[in-house]
Amino acid sequence: MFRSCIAFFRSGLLCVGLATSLVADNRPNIILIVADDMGYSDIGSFGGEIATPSLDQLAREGLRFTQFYNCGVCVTTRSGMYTGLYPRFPGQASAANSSLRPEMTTLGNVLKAAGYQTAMTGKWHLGQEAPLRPIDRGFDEFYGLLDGCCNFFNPAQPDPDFYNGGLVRHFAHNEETVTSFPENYYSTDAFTDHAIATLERYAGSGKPFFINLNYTAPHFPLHALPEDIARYRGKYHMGYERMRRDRYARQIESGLFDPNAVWLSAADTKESDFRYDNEIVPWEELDDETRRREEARMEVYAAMVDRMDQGIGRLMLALEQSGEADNTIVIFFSDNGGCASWPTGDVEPDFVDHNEGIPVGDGRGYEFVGKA
Ligand SMILES: [Ca+2]
Repeated sequence: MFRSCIAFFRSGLLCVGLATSLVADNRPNIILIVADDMGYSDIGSFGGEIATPSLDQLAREGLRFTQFYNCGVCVTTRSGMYTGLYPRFPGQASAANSSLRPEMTTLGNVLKAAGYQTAMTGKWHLGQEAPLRPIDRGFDEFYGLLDGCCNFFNPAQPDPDFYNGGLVRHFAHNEETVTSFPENYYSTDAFTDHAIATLERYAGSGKPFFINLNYTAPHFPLHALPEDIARYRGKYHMGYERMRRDRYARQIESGLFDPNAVWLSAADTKESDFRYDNEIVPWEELDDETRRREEARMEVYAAMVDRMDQGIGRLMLALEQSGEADNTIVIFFSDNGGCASWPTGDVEPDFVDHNEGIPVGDGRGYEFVGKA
């Protein structure tokens, strides 16, 4: 059995599973899994109400980190993760301003040089052209999004005009640009499938492997499969103030927080100077339509996290079946916390107008979970 650990601080979380003895000819495999824009308290082992049995098992059998820092946003966290350097440049568009410059050594570079098989699946976000792609940076195999986010059902679908002006996202398999996707495509599943296929190819080859699986869930747009959304219908009727109190109670109960310390700011009194966020309208003051929309956003967000956890479960099963589980380190964390804002900088724009008539979660829409 692999053992594991999970850690968090404020906006990130980390889970590591450390396996058996490190013998020179039996170095451990490494599976590094990263979620995107997921708040630390969303998963069950950190107090969340979303069903995450796979991550919870990693937490039970390993370690939850209770203090963990990331760099606050996608690009900087990822460049820091790959280089061990504190990123000074937020850009990712070119060699000139990339926070992951061509002369920097990556985790892929050093592990490959040490004889590891190296693969990356999912979101890269650190450069789209040579010499900045994963296959230029120490990864033998790459499948996924060179960009920062995309439509989950059809990554070739451009962004809507109101966000990024119809930008077309970059998706690739090694050297090849991928521009067409099958009918029932869902990127979270496709990333899981590719990671499993890579694992099955690498396992038993006599060489250790490093597989880096970077999900884009639950980053916007809020796109989820109907069967996953169905499991969360009505689950957020309690409203966001009640939800955070319930999560906090579970965090105290599970020992994440010192019960004698007061960590949760007040939420119940609008007039309070200590209300957790004065820009958030109290749940009981929302009109029915807005309340329903807020519930739907959270239902879909939960479904996206749920699907990611299902994928991690499938990957862990494949790891067990490969016979490599006893010698594999498994690490999980989120690159930053839940995304509080609309990317244009507004806290809460009129998201309903942009998605008029389209249910939240549908691939035709482009919805955000929002600050509340
Ligand atoms: Ca992110």
